[in-house]
Amino acid sequence: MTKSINTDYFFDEPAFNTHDGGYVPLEEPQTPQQPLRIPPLLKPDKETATDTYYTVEAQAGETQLLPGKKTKTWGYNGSLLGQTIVFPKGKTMHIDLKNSLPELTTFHWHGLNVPGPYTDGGCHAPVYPGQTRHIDFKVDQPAATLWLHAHPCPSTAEQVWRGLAGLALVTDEQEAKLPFPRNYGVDDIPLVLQDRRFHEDNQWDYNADYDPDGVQGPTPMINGTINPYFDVTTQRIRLRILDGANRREWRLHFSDDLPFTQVASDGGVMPEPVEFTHLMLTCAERAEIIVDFGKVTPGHTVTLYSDDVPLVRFRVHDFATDTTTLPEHLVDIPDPEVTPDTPIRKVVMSGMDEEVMIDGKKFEMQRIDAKQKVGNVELWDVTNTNDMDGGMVHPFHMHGTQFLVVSRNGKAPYPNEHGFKDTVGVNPGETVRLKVWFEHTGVYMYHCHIIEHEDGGMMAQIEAYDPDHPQTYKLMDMDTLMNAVAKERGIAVKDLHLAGMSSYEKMGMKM
Ligand SMILES: [Cu+2]
Repeated sequence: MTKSINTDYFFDEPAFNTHDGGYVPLEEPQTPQQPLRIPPLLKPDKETATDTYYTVEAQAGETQLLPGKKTKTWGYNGSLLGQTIVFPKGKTMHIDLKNSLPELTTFHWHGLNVPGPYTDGGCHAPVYPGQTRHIDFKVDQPAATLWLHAHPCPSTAEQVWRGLAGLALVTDEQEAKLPFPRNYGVDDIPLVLQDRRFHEDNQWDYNADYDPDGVQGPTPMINGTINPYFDVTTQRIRLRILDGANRREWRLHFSDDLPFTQVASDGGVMPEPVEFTHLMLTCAERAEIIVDFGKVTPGHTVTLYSDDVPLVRFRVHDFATDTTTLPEHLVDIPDPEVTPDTPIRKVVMSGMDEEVMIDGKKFEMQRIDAKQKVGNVELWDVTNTNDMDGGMVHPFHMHGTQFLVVSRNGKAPYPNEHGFKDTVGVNPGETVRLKVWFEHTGVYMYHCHIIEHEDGGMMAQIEAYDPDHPQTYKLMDMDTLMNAVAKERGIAVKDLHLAGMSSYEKMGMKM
């Protein structure tokens, strides 16, 4: 039986970011090629059979990205991005979240099923400069490529732009039994895809580049490397790809249209492997793919592109023959039953630029927009009404759960949308139906993951509640936030300006 290979990007071509008025085309870096940085694995402070202790420190530093002056960057346990954190399923994590930055931040675990809103680390869990917050949680979800990023509303976009994004890998026994490459840094390689603009003296300038529809730069940056290459020493490699950009979509393909196999999406391994030559990721989505270099002659280079711009050059060396084939079925995904009584929740993403909203409203930290009982399954119909000038794809993300994609405008989801996801790109004029349930109580945000859109108010929040154990939450408020940030910066509150605020002001609204 010949497997069919998917050769298109599926999303609506007229809505690709290349058609945006403010689109910044990627440019091939003219600087020398450098070895791809592999984020080191974060060493636990302490480890027992059942518990792991980590310290994650947000810090400022400098990174040699281009020849000449170093770039001022932020990172976790390093100057840029993060060290990769491993969460073995079933173990309890104890994490000190230390803020050594000059600004308030939060530590959000994107894709992790943990209680909200404090462990989840959204805007209600601030860590002030010089302070440490402690969280504990049990890892209780399948193996997956998740990520950690800052999420202090409305400065999420700027803090991620400065470098606050790292990977977190859930591991479990089921994934460990599958014939996937998993030698980290050798044949199991993370690829964090981002883009930046370098200004004078090789510095980034978020405010100079600000665009309410999402900040972009022309230079691809992969794992914090400009113009990287990777030495391939095994026939098969696994790439854990994260769209870690603020706004950019990545339309990925290899030279000579080398096919590859996607085995996992946001929330873990998919029920079946899916073959592609082309793959589009929207902001915050992840794809784990296995690339087989068996037909490539050692000494040759295979290039990963987005559109027509090279991102990573894979220099293929001699390798031992690998005859591993993937099973046709990888894992079972639970699929709770729905009945005619299953509630259908409608969520509408609308607008572009400063006008972005959810359900006709902009985000307010103190307002809970919806409630859903823990354990109850609901269908969420998420609509993107934005079809101005061809519109744009809004990547819809939910905190606190992994959902299933049921349909796109009543039709089957894309071939790689049959596993757990936490982020789904919604085309203009499209309604994507999701199957959603929460396993933990808490207040959780849901939003567009074009990060400037969430800062600009395309965000709402839901309380997942247990009627037998009602809870109250201390939610962050704008006065506390503004006072804290103004104090950090040594300025008066009235002189404080945070990027996302302009979207509210232009609409005559207060945050
Ligand atoms: Cu959006």
